[in-house]
Amino acid sequence: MKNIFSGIQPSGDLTIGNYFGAIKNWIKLQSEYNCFFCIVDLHAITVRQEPKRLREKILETLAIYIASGIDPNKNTLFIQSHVPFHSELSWILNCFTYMGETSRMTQYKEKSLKSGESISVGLFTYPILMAADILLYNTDLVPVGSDQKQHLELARDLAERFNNIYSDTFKIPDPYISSTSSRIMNLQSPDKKMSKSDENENSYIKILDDENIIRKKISRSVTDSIGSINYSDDQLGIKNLINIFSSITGEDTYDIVARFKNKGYGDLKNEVSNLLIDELSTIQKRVKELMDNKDYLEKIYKDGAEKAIEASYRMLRKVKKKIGFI
Ligand code: ATP
Ligand code: LTN
Repeated sequence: MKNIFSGIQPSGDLTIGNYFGAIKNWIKLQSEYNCFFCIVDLHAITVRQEPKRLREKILETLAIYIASGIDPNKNTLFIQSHVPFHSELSWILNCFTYMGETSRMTQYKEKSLKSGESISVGLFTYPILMAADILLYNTDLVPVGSDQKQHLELARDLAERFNNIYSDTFKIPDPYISSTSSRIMNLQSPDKKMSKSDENENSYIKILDDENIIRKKISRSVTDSIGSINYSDDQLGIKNLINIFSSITGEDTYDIVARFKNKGYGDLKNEVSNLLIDELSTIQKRVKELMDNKDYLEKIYKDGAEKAIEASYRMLRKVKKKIGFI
């Protein structure tokens, strides 16, 4: 069986961007692949996190994975900081990465604009840690949103560079990016991606938002003054709602446009809210139950760490040997 690796940062409340862009694809792929789904807490501390909240968000992220339908018996679910090899391989790969490669990363450029002078070096080297995550597990496929494409290219380049210097070591991973859900947009500025760390709460929908909040946020989402429903880059807000619709029902975007032919924006918003509430409410109930059963979650992440260590220690040993470490 081929391997999958993917992860989400427990840096806040998971959004429907994380759900449609990542988790839903994981669920689709889990029966055909040997999957490692990680909670990337080491990545989350590239920006300041409050310890109590971080602890809570790590567990909540695990609960969301399981509640969404990822089977902990079939897949390896684990917490990144429980497997020290990630940090260790990350240092080694740091020494094979050029300054120019990391400076070019869009996510770094965007986040550094926000942080100004106090930007951490971790935010700069973040994609190298991500490459280490992926390359440790002989990963074939990495299901992510389209914002991660550039990071994945770096992982491929580093793997190829290392292989060329020392002989075949790493597998070259491929991205898996779906068409309609790869970039769920910000509800207030539909030209930007929806992000859990946005300061405007109305710009995103959390997986755990309740019914009233979902309706309110969707009804206030920014549209345009054109007045008819089309799937077009001139109507980014509407296009985003159609993409969300399609991510839930699996319907083609053309069919959705046809369905709303003589209807207004209010109708589309109402239908998208209904679909979202329906999709998320079962997950929310299960997350609540799981968060009340911390012993169960602990068992999952401990077993997961054991399996992840077992699956990755050989790769690090091989890398160290090839480099010339004793
Ligand atoms: P942060 O705001 O803290 O940087 P984020 O919300 O962008 O976080 P990540 O943890 O960086 O989320 O992303 C986890 C996964 O979710 C990645 O595969 C990423 O591509 C995907 N993802 C995040 N936001 C979106 C989005 N708006 N649309 C589609 N996929 C997304
Ligand atoms: N950088 C990713 C999260 C992440 C990841 C990974 C995704 C860290 N390591 C390995 C896929 C594979 C992000 O979404 N910001």
